[in-house]
Amino acid sequence: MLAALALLAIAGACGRKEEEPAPAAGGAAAGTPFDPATGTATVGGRVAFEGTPAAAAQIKMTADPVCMSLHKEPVYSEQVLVSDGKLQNVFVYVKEGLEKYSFTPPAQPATITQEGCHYIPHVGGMMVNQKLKITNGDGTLHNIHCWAEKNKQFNFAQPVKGQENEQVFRTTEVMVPFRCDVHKWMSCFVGVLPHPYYSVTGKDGSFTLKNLPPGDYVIEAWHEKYGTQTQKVTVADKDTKEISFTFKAT
Ligand SMILES: [Cu+2]
Repeated sequence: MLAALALLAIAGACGRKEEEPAPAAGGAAAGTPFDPATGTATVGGRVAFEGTPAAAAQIKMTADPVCMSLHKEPVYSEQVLVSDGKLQNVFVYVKEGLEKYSFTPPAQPATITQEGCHYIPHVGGMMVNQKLKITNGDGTLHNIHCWAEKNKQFNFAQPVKGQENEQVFRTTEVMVPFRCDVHKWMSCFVGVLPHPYYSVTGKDGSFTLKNLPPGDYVIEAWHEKYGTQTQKVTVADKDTKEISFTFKAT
């Protein structure tokens, strides 16, 4: 049974590449449309961290007095955030198992806001063909430089507070890095998926992937410093399965 499913999955993956050269929807648009509102399975869990994480580096904003003036307290790197043995800012998503479906991107845009000379969120997710709204919330010049590898890169300035620009990604990419060319400490990551099943761990390390169709899934957890881990999970309708990931200090 599992072997048959695996063969089907492989056949699906190969067919996708050969039969659908168009980049639209990351190669998943040919599947059966699935409305997440009708999905009843859930995969949730936590991302733990073992060992002592390196102390977060303090960010020095001396290069821009406007950025400096926006912070009264010291500001630290968000690269590794561990509290009570739980790892924050881990992007957890369905890597495999949804190939036979297609999903409509939400009308609501995903957002990246630059505030206090930081990107908010530091790690986020969105769908292929969903709009990404990028806003400058600061009274200083930011230059958004997108370092995508599978999607088109872009690089533009936002000199004015309140300025908004929209971008769209046409294919799946985990993760797309963004950096600011003016403020070297500014970086963030966005996972672009052909489906809406992703979650970013908060302070408690928890994640939830709700409204899944039943199926066999490969779930991947991505962290910008500690890399990726995957796990397999099978859910039936109305199932809730718990899985956990553990990253270790290097
Ligand atoms: Cu900037």
